[in-house]
Amino acid sequence: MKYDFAAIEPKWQKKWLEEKTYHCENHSDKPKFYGLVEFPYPSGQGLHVGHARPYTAMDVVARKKRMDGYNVLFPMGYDAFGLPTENYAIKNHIHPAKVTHDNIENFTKQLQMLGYSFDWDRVINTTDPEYYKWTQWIFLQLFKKGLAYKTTMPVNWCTSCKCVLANEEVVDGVCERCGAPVVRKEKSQWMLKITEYAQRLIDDLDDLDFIERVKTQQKNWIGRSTGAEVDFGTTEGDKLRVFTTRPDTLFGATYMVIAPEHPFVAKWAEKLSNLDEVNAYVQEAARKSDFERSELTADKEKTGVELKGVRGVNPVTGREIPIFISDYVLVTYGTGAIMAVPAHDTRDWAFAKKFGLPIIEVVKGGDVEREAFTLKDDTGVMVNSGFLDGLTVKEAIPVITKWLTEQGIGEEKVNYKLRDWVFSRQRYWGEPIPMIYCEKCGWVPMDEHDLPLLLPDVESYEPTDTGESPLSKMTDWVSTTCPRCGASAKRETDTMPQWAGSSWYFLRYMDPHNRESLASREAMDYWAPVDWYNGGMEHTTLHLLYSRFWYKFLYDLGVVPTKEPYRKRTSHGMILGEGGEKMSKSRGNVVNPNDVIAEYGADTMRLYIMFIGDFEKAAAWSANAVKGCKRFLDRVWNLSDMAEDSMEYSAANESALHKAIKKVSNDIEAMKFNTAIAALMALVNDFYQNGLTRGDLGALLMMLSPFAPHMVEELWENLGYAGKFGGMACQQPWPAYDESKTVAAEVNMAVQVGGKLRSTVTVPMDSEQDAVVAAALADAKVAKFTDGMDIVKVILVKNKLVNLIVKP
Ligand code: ANZ
Ligand code: ZN
Repeated sequence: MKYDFAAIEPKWQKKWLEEKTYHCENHSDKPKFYGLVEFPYPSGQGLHVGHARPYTAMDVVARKKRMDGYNVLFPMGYDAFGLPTENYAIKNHIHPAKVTHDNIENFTKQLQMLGYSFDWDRVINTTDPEYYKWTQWIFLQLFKKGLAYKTTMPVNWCTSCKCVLANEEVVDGVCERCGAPVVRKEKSQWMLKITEYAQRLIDDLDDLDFIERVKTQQKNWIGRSTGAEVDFGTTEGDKLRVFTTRPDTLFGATYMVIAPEHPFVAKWAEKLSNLDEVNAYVQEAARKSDFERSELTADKEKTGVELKGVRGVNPVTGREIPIFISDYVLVTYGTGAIMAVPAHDTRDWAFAKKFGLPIIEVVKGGDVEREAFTLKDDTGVMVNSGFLDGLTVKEAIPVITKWLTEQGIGEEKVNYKLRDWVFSRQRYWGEPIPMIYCEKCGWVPMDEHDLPLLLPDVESYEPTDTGESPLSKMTDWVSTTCPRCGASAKRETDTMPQWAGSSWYFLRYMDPHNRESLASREAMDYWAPVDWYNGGMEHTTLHLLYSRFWYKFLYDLGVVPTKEPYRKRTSHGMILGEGGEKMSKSRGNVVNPNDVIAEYGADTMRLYIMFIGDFEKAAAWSANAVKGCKRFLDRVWNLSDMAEDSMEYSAANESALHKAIKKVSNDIEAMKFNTAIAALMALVNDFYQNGLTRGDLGALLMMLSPFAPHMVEELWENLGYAGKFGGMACQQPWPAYDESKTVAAEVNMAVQVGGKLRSTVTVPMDSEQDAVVAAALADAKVAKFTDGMDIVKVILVKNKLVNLIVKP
């Protein structure tokens, strides 16, 4: 019988769907396992191999966990609001809801064609009003707790999407999505106070089983720094407060720099003799994004303008020092003002050199005329620093901080790089923000009972050049009455960002049809937290951080049962095109999973995408290796005709089987899918060499079942096992291994001395030279010929013979 995957695969897919094989209940005697993958954005391109890698991996894990006896929740859904759909809809004049619906249909088909064991009764869609009702509900809770607020501020504005972007969505100064330049624009925006959770988002990482690079990236993004705020005097009498991580260097502060947007620039305008020059610089800086202005461009030549007419006063030396504006100081960080210590800060050093400002060494240990000496450990000792002289930097920091506090001119201060989350978008295809503006009452939340606030149908959803949402043109929808005082009022017309729906979706899977709450407490008590979440590294400082924030907020409200949403987080590498380049339409190297499935079958596709290489690293597609995987499955298929009737393991394969079971079990847990498959391939080679029993074959099929589920079910059925063991292969227990049988078997080896056979010794199979020689020398018959001799050479034929060449 031929391996006819084209007939086998649809047959089992249909059966799984009809019988709801992978449906799970919210209660069970078994332990629970919740495995999660990032749900796709249903784009018009459909599922690509970049989806198949993480989805197949977690499908393998989920299938293995079921066989291990867990009640497994492995859900799927669609993150369907967002710009690409909207842009596509605009271009093709199709309503985004229709585009979304069609794309989801296509995605679902593709996911089913890959044989994933999702619970299809739990599918969610973030654009479904029954879903986004709860996204809106969470927003209202955030507002009620003071964590959502509207403010006018300079924001990142994508010139092509014509909409605001969060800091996290700006990558290398361009829009993460479309690549267009990002400029700064003053706009009134809804913001979420993620900064309130900054410390907990760092601290609680400690207890989580996240891969290290995820933890590091989140910590760096949150960017905690400790230091002090210090008040400098000014000749205007105003106190100018700075943030510094190096209060120990206060005696070396020879000038100050404030951000071009700092309010004192306007305040002091009349005093400035060079106001025109100052204003020109301010205008130029406003055009640059924070990215252009910050650290990544640190080596760029520093620019700035002195504020002529006002001077600062160093609080420890009493000396007057100049104040500059420069775009290397950001208004959004610290106090928007710094004390510049050119001897010990690289940026200040470059600036001082350019403007001919004094450089005073206050920490000994470098050559500050040549470059800034920046070490913050015990290497340096304070000099030129009055009462700090002789202390190390580490000792000086608490001393000066205490002094500042006592003088009432400063205090210890912790700052975070993390900014509040810009939460509104001037686009149509998103969740309406359930807020109403009343002239008298200000921003008033909608009554929760009136949710969902439906996204109305509009004639035209093109973004406007004025930066107003398309919803603003819907006057009927916009005008409403104030829920508080009943006066006529207006709805918010901005919508939520793409990241809203995905910030809590894993909760909805636990209880997807609940109409009373986002999920029942019972369901959440049972399933939370997610046991294993695999997703892209690119989401580390976006979705992964946002969803931890929302979840913590819900925890504070008493809605969810645990502090953290995900127990374990892993991440996969990218799939590259043949030749190792990124897959892209323009390169013409995009592999479509549908084509691979049509030619070789879904099981080959699944097996290959798991075999392609180290799961955490990028891997290049190889059409040849795909064929290799197909050949392997053909070989497995043909084994069933060769198997002897016995259900016992054959003596010849027993040790290899126990070893393979151990390896495959451990490798799946460790996401080392490629080596697990290699072990199965080696096992199949053994079977071809040694022959096999049905017992041997059964164990192989069990281990292969998570990777190639369709083929295994078919073989299982053909062997008559479905009736015999009750149920499908995927419903059988995972095979157990006996540790003692995983140890290598023993072999008898001939021992020669000088080419003459003297004895035989028994050693573990595959023993290395040293072990064999030791065993040989311990043998009395050998010792007779080697005692008092030097062994000058050893010839080893593994598992067969060792020849010792000796000399007196
Ligand atoms: C004096 C000083 C001396 C500094 C020295 C450093 C070294 P992180 O670690 O990133 O928190 N700074 C403060 N506010 C700033 C702003 N709004 N824009 C740009 N730079 C700002 O860095 C904090 C340090 O960056 C602060 O410590 C300040 O320079 C500067 F030997 O103060 B420091
Ligand atoms: Zn009102």
